[in-house]
Amino acid sequence: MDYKPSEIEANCIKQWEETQLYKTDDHSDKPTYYVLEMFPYPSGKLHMGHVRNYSIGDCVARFKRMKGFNVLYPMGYDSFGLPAENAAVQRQVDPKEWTLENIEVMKAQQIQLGLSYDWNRELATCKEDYYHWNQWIFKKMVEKGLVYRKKAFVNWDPVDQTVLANEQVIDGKGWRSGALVEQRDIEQWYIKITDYADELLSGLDQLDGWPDRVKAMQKNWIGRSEGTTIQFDIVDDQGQSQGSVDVFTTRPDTLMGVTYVVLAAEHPFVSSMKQQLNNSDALDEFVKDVVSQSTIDRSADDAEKKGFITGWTAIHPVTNERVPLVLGNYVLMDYGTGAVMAVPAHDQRDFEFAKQYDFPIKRVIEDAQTPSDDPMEAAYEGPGILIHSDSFDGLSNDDAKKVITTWLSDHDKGQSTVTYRLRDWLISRQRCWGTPIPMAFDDQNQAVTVEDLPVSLPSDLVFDGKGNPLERSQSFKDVTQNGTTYQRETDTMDTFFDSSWYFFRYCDAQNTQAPFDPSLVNKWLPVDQYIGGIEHAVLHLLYARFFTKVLRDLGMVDVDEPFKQLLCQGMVLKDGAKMSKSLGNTVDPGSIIDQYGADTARLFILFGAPVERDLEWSDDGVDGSFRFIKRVYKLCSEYTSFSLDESKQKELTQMIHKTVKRVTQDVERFQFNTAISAVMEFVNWQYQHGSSREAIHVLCRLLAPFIPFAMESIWSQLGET
Ligand code: ANZ
Repeated sequence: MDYKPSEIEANCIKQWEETQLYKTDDHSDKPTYYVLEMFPYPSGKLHMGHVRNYSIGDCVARFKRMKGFNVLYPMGYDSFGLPAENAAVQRQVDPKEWTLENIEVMKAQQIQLGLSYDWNRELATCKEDYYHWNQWIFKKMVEKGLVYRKKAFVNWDPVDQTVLANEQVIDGKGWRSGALVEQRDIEQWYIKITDYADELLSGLDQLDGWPDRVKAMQKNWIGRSEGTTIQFDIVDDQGQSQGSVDVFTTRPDTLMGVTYVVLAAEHPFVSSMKQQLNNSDALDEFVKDVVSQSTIDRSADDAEKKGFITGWTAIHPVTNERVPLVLGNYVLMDYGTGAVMAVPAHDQRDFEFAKQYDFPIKRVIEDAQTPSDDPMEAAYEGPGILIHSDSFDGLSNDDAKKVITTWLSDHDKGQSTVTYRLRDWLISRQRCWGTPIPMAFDDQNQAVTVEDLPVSLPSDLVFDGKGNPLERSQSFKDVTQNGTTYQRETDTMDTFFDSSWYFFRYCDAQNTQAPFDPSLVNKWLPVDQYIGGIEHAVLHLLYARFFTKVLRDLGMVDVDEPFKQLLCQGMVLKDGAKMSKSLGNTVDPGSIIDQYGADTARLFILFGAPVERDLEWSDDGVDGSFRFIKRVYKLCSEYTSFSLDESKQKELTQMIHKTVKRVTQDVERFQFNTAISAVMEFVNWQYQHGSSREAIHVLCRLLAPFIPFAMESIWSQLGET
């Protein structure tokens, strides 16, 4: 019998669908196993990266089912976001229609690939039955005091009249309009993820099933830093006291080397100072210049240092010496206190700034390598013994950190503090293809939560590329509750909100009364195996962990961490570069399926490289996979003619058992490529020495997770169901 993939695959798809073979039973008493892939953005068609991601997940799902688990393996679509809005503007198509059509195309391809999802749980974040619960959760967060409104600077494109993400600003200009981007101070909604900073950090320790590099990236992102807050009294140019400024430092041991104090341009002290300065225009000019620079540009080590000398001074808390108070572009407002005590001898950025503005450089930590009175070529940032530090001389700098902090707190001039790099989560987007934020404003601009959910997106929006269409929809904006008319918030939620809890919704995707039934979520969670790209190592995974902890504190779930094991698959490359539309080196999964069948695509992808490594596309490799499946198919269909020599029976039995063991162990460890090699050896052996009904049964089951269509077809030829 010839191997005819298109026929075999079409038959299986029909049968699997008719018998609802992969529908998950919530009430089975088998042990549960939840395998999940990061859901895709429906942009049109699947690319090879998707195929790789899903081939891995499907292989695991099938393997675990065969091992006796009740497997939850769902799929959905992360379907709000900018591309749909752009399509609406460029092609005058409705973003919803555009999105739903894309979903249909992708879903059809996923079915073609033989992915064994339970489609009864399918969800799309752009559908009201999903985003309704985004709004519901948001309101719970408001009740819990986790939401607030604050003014913040954003990138504003004056032509497109919209806020831009940092990545959408190219050389200071809007990526689409080319207009010079302005910094605007607008009120936006924030979620207090920082309330959970400590737990998000300590929780990483329990995640033994996560790659170390992902944990390290999260740790850096949270950026816990132990240091000291130190108070510097400020004196103006007339010698009058002007209050004080707190600085945050991780190096209190260098306190005696401070030669000036620097404030961020946005520091609140600056605006009060401005009213008293003679050269306030120059100050304004400086502030404007600095805030138009991106944070990344300001904080890069090699960034040009810019300063503004105020003429005021700060009083050193120990010596009472007066040091200049300046503004500097390298100090950021949103870290620590937005003010820094500068120690040019021991901090490179301060060193460069001091050179430029001719501030003294005072060495207070002895560098064992260089004599202490040589002029410095660069800051010395290493450890050492304190010098030129009066009564602190002779201490090691580690001890000095404690001694100096204690001295400061005894004198009411400072205390030890912990600060984080993690910022609260700004969720407002001036976009219409997203979840409406369920808030409204009275005529005093006081915000209230909207009572009736869902707040639905209107269907009469005009897409002309100017600003947020929701702003111009009066039917959307007006809302009356308790006899008062309010104006709805027209900003929508960051789409990361949508993807922060979808894995809970899969457990109870059809629920119309609540986001999910806690008992179902508690049955399935945590996800046993999550699979996705490393590009989500920080934001998505951090937000999902945060949501889990919030929902736990709301009494809705009883897990601390959502994802027990995490696998980040490598990229798919062609000619050494990542397959991408922009490089024009993509291979369309559809054409591979048409030519060889889905089983070949899956086998090539799983065999071609270890899952965490990059996979180099190879036409020969695809061909080789196809030939192997043909060879297996022939062996299985004609095994009776591969007669086994009596004397080889025992060897075959051993071969069967060894292969089962190797494949099982390798699949458990995600070593699909070596699992497949083991099967190849097994097949070769049978071609050489003969086969048996038992060997074919085993072979068929061992390969079923990898090439499910071909093996299903063999299985039924063997008379099995
Ligand atoms: C004095 C000092 C002396 C510092 C020295 C370093 C070396 P991490 O470790 O990342 O937490 N800093 C504090 N707030 C800042 C801000 N808003 N913008 C820019 N820089 C800021 O970094 C803490 C150090 O970064 C602090 O310690 C401060 O400089 C600077 F020899 O204070 B240090």
